[in-house]
Amino acid sequence: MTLEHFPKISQVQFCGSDSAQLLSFRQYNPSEMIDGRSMRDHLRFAACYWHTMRNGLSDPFGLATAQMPWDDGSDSIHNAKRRADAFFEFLKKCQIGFWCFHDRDLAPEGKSTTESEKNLDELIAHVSILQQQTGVKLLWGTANLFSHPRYMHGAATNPSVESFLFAAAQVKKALEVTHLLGGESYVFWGGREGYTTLLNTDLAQEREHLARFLHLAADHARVIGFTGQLLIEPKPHEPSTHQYDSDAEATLNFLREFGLFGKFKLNIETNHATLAGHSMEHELSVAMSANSLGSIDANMGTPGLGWDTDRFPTDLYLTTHIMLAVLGMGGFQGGGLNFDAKRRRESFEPIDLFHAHIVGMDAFAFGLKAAARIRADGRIMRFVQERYSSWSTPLGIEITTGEKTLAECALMARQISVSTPSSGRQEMLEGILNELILSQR
Ligand code: XLS
Ligand code: NI
Ligand code: NI
Repeated sequence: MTLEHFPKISQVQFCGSDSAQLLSFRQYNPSEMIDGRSMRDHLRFAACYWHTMRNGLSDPFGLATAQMPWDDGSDSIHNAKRRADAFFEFLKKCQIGFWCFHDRDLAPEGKSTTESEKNLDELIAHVSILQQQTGVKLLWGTANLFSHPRYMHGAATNPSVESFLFAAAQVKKALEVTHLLGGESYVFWGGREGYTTLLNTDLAQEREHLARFLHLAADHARVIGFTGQLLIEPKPHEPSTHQYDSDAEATLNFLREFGLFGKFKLNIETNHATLAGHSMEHELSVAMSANSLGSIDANMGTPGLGWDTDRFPTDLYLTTHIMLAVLGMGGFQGGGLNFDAKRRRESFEPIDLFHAHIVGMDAFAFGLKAAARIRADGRIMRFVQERYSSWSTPLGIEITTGEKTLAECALMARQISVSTPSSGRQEMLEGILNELILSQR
C-alpha cells in the first residue's frame, strides 16, 4: 500500500464536541472506557466493501455519480487490487477496525467457476497483506447470490438444480476465504430466495431446498474448521416480492422447522426491520429472546419511502435503542456494527465517504453513552421488573412451571376480586428516556 488515494486527508481523531475541525469525531473516542470496555470494543465498527467501493450511487433513473479516482472502471485484477488499497487506506484513516465483503465485490467474476475462484484467490492474497499492514480485521464475508442473471429465479431456491450447484460452489469458496482471512462470522442474505408470483412457485419445495443448502454450508464450515458464527440476515422483500427469511420471527421459525436452530444466528439490519413493518428494537428483541442476535447491519431507511434506502444511521434515538440492546446482551461476541449504508447520490465526492462514516460512528458513540446512562440510572428497567412482579410470587411461578391446570386457574379466578390495573406509564417512561438522552452526565 504505497500510493495515497486520499492524500489530503489524515487520520480522523477525536476532538470533542466543541471542535471546529470538520473531519473529526465529536463523540467517538475509541479508547474511552464505558462500563469497563473501550468504545472501540463496544462498537466494533465495520465498513462494507460493496457500498463503499463498488456503489457508483446510480439510481433507477440516473447514472453513477461517485468520484472514484482510484478506479479505472475496468474488470482487471490490477484495478481490483488498487481499489482494495484505497479501501484499507480509508479504513485506517477513519479508524474503522473491521470490514465486510461479498466475493464478487472484491474480485471480478471469471468466465467459469474455476476462473472466478482464481481471481478471488489473487485478491484474497492481496487483502490478507493489507489486513496485516493495517491491523484491520474481517467481521464477515459472504457470497453474492443475487446479481448474476443465473440467480434471477433464486439461488438455492431456484427451480433448476444447476443454479443450486453454482451457489454451492460460491458459498463453499466464500466460506473458505472468509476462514482464511480470519473472519469472525459469515453471512447469508437471501435476496433472491423468495418468489415473485406463487403462480409459478412451489413454496414448500423452495423452503426445503434453502434449508438443505444451509445444512450443507454449516457442514462445510465445520469440515474446514471455521468456528466463526454463521448468520442469516432477514429482509421481507426487495429484490424478491417475498423473501423466505422475511423477519426475525419468520427466520427463527424457519431455522427451528428445519433443524438449523443453534447453527445460525441473525444479522439484523435496521432498514430491513422497517421494511418488514417493525422497529429495529423489535427485531433485536426477538433475536435476543431466542439468544440469536449475532451482528447488526447499521443503517436506516427513509420514513415514508417503501424501499431499502440504506442511509447512514444518524438518528440518536435509534442508536440509543440499538446500544441498549447490545449492552443488554452483554456486548457483541464476534458480531459488530457494519455500516451497510451508502451516501446519497448527491454526496459524490470521496470526502463524503468520510463524512458519512464519521456521522454514523458519532451517532453510535452517542447512543452507547446514552444507553450506559439509562442502564446506570435503572429507573426504566426497574419499572419493567415491577410491572411483572406478580409473576415472581409463588402462584406466578407455579403457573409458569406448569404446575397449574387451566381448570385450577379458572377456579382461582372465581375466588379473587378484580384489582385496579396499574398504568403502563408510557409517556412518563418516554420522558425519562429523553431526560437521560439529553443529560451529558
Ligand atoms: C441487502 C443486504 C446485503 C447484505 C449482504 O439489502 O443488506 O447488503 O447485507 O449480502
Ligand atoms: Ni445488509
Ligand atoms: Ni440491506
